[in-house]
Amino acid sequence: MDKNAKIYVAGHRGLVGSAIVRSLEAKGYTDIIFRTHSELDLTDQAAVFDFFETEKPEYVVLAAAHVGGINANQTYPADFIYINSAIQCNVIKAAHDHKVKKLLFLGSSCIYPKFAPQPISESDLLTGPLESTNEAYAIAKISGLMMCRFFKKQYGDDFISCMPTNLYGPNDNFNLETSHVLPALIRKFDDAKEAGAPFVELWGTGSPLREFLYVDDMADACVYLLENYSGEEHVNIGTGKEITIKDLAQIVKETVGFEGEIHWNTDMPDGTPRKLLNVDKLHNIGWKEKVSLREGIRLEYEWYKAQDREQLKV
Ligand code: GFB
Repeated sequence: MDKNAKIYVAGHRGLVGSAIVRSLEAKGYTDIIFRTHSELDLTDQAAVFDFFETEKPEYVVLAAAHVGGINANQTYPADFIYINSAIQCNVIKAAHDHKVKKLLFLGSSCIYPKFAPQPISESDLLTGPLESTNEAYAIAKISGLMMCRFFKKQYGDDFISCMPTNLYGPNDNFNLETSHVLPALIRKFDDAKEAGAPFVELWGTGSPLREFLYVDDMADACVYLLENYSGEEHVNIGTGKEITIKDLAQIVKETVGFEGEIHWNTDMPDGTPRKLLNVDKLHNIGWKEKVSLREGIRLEYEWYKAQDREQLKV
């Protein structure tokens, strides 16, 4: 990729998109373009087509998505399937029409069957029923990665996809109703410490296993794939390491310095029991993560403390 190429990062204010912009800039890319949600509604097909016609990006990173944790996914399935499907249909078709040189589509590890063999390989896609708490989001993301695959197959477009594991880091969502587990834990333990509360309440049983990747590592992997991968099949992005939610909670508790107890609210869902990615393909392409989970949690907590926390909570 030419360092002066015009690269459109869709979703540049989010957890992933903002990290991709940081990574592209750090690697010397000079012409990165983006639009805020109010400047360009990606569900509006005419607006998206106009934007591509005017700006003519050469590369596209599609990191814009309607995302959330287990509770948001379960409560608002219509929003998750509609908004994500609309965004990816519009951006992928516009990229094709305007002969974009390469597009990277970002999905999620929840695209795989609930009881997929572990660790989950790329080839396990569509081999069994999905986890019900995030079926709507998963169906949209499967459709997006298939769209990239079929545009490549039919037209030869260089459209690739990657499926990251659970991500965390700066610009995460700290709203307790809609967030993922890691920012929720950081906020809950931090609030409890400040308030001198005797316990925090976490969701589920604590027994599910999850894999976590620091978002700057994820962004680095995305740029690496843009520069080095043009295969038809999507690529898993993760660490290949997993941890129970209980052990994760212990690390966050220690990082924050909360000394009270943890209560588990088993009325809230656990979600899929295990979701560990097989990252052999990514390793074979030549990429591996740098930030350990403990270090990443420390970095996210430092970032959180430096923000206007009240604003982040809404
Ligand atoms: O991160 P999370 O919301 O989503 O939850 P998923 C992971 C696990 O943490 C679940 C538990 O077992 C939760 O029950 N957990 C414990 C909590 N306490 C909390 C809490 O306070 N907040 C939250 N949010 N969880 C999402 C999918 O699944 O993963 C999306 O819904 C997406 O589609 C994303 O794929 C990466 O890992 O279960």
